[in-house]
Amino acid sequence: MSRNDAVADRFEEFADRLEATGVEYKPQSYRRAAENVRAHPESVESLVAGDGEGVEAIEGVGEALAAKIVEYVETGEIEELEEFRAELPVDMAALTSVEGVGPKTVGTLYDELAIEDLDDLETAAREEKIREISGFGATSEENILAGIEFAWQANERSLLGDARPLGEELLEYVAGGVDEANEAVERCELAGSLRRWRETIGDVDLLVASDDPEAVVERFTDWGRADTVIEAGTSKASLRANGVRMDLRVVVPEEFGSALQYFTGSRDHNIGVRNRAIERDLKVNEYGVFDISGVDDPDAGQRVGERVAGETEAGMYEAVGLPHIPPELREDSGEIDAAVAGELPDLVDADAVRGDLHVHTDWSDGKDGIEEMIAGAAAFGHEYLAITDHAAGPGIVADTGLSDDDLREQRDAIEDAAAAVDAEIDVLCGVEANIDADGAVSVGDGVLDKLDLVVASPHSGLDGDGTDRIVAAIEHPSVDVIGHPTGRYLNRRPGLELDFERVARAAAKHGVALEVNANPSRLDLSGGAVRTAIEAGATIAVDTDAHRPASYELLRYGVHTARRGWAEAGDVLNARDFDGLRAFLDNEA
Ligand code: DGT
Ligand code: CA
Ligand code: CA
Ligand code: ZN
Repeated sequence: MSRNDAVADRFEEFADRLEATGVEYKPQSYRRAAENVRAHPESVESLVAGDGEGVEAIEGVGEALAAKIVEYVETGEIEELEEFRAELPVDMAALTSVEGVGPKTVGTLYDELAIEDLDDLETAAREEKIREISGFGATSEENILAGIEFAWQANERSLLGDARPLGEELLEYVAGGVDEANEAVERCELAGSLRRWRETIGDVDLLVASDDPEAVVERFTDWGRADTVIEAGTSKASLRANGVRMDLRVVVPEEFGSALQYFTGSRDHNIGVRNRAIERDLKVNEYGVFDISGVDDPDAGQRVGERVAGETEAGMYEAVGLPHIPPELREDSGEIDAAVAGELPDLVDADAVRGDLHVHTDWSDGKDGIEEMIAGAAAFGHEYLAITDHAAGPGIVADTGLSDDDLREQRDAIEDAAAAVDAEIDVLCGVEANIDADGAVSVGDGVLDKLDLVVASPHSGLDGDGTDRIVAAIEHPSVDVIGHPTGRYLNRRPGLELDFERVARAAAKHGVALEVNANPSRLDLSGGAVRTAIEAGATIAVDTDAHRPASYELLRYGVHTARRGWAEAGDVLNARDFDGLRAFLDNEA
């Protein structure tokens, strides 16, 4: 997003907030200015930097607004807006995305019912509290409720890293917790995109096998973390927790496998399975696999013909002549053909990963010292670790990046720390260098030569095609790993556009690994890019980019993303033993 858009968004927020507090006229001038800033051909940065008439050249921008633009360009925020946000702590964008709710209504709802976000709004509407405010009635409350479902959908999909722990918590609660099994529950699994480990999640799907569905529904709707129960029936229910919709379905145990297969999706994968079944005179649906040879009207009902499978998912696939297909592959991208040919990959798993090659300490922007990060990696079970603090460069928070001198000094500190930590773990001295706009690497060659491992990553200027830039970094003789190759942030910025095939060919040629950054905000490379990279012969590295020891646990998100890209252990640099890793690093191509 350009700075002009960012300024315009803030002016629009000003207008909304002024309107919410009942200020007249002023909101219109903010909106007009926002429109003109957005459309202005020159960037606000260049207008602020230039010595001409500055930002006041933009129509509708007078002295007061100009000062705010300068403030934003120089500091990244506008003090007065921060104050407004503190005074009226509402999620203005989310609330006004509900049809019929404007800024003024947001102000009233906050004053009367302390409604701050969509969750609060939904709860208040369901509890019929809105109709009691003067100026509202039952009809406007019903309209708001109808609009909320749309607004949730229009809002962003949740990150896997947020939805997954929430889903696991729900699963454990419904199953009866750690110690005490819930007797009504025979089996219980997460399904849907969460089970496929998609990087973003529309809603969480929980499937339970039980002969007492009403007891299961009751336990589900009683979950202490639920903010609202959206609906509850005899074998189905939905709730919302932490802004995430969670759907429950209860089925009888003999249909659990078929339901799990169906509700895991993806939809297109299921269609592929069903088409294959039809060729074999079988009917496949969420209730089972049925032999319909000799059945007059196969469409007479859901359970027609003779049941041949349904209790287990493996049985479902077996009935249509396929091996079990791992959920991460079920995206209708050739997995059924591969299964038929006996060519499904033997996917990498978290146990195969032996070390982390991208980790920060408090020498740069990490939260803990070198010793803590080494001890944490050993405790996590790693056999080796590379410390790769940020080198100074564009996009790195001021004063956190290391100079060449700092890096020389840190080498000794890493060696001392490794000796001090009482654990069997090999520690490499590395750096995360910046890949500049022209593909240059932001650390002196004399320093790079002395390091065991060099991660190079893009941190700024993340617009447009970055293929030449990344390939240039790959060609640098000291670079070993390209960190978060696109620089994307899920739901926030798309990052560089890359021709992954070209990047991967270069990486393969020069013996450079491409990272799958396991941070759930990044997952960069994506599963799709991993697949392209591997097919072009590249090696990948699954790293956490941990800034504190607890983040070593994020590894699984990277591993499952690699699995979505059909990666086997042999494709993963840090699944090699330490000698194998050293051989890769020493091979200067
Ligand atoms: P999401 O929630 O948008 O992240 O994605 P999913 O895949 O979890 O989709 P969801 O929650 O709408 O439905 C769960 C699964 O149920 C989906 O992956 C496949 C199956 N499913 C749902 N609706 C249909 C349908 O109309 N046809 C077929 N074949 N499968 C469906
Ligand atoms: Ca779902
Ligand atoms: Ca769903
Ligand atoms: Zn990093």
